[in-house]
Amino acid sequence: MKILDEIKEALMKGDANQVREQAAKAVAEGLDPVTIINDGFITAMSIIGTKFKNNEVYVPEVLVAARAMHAGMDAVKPFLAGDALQEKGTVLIGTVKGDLHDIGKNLVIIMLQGGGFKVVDLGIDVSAEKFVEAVKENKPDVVAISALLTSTIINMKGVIEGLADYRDQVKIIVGGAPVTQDFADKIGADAYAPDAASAVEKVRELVG
Ligand code: B1M
Repeated sequence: MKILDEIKEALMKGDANQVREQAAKAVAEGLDPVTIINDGFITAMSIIGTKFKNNEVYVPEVLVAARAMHAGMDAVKPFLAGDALQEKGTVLIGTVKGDLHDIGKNLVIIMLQGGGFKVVDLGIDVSAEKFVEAVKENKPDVVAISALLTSTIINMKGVIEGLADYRDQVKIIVGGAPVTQDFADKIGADAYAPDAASAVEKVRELVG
């Protein structure tokens, strides 16, 4: 679809205004916001990711692409949240200690909000202690933990151990590029999702 190609192209160039405008236009033309996210933003961002890996683009290009994606998200987010008149539960989410990656986490948030969940975002570099404190304060149905580095995924285990006394009240889902179902099982998570869309499905199952 032409408009999705234009969104992807603008995002990869890091043209935030163009991404915002094109995304708004796509929504106005009746394109499903989830399609814009999955086939526009996520596809373009994964191309940027591959180019970054292959040293075809460098950190500044990645950062401007991420900023453009956030601009596009701002344009489509109200239309996702529009479905969410009744909250289906509360999800507490954060990126683990030592990890500053938040693009994937933010996509998960947007998709969860679109799916009708209230989301409490703890941000990045979140310690196990902070997760536990936030569980006490917010009483979520689900804790969602994101990590993008092979060196930080082990910190998910610390969060899960810290929440030992709350496991009858809260379910735990983990995800992020280096996380696998096998790893999730080993650290005792209740669920694993490979992407933002399946995270919403899994959270729905968890809140039952
Ligand atoms: Co970083 N980085 N980075 N980086 N970065 C990766 C992850 C890397 C794979 C790049 C590479 O070398 N090929 C590599 C990790 C290698 C490894 O550990 N195996 C890496 C590295 C090494 C680093 C630094 C160490 C680089 C350095 O400084 N030498 C450094 C670490 C900083 C730190 O965290 N302490 C670093 C820094 C950065 C930037 C700041 C420049 C920037 C982050 C900006 C930001 O997030 N605000 C950045 C970026 C953008 C990337 C890449 C290019 C893209 C990540 C991304 O946003 N992808 C990435 C390379 C790549 O992915 N190919 C890379 C798009 C996003 C939509 O996908 O986050 O996977 P993703 O999220 C998906 C799923 O994973 C899933 O859903 C999302 C959408 O479908 N998901 C969940 C995510 N969380 C979930 C939670 C769930 C469920 C699903 O439930 C709870």
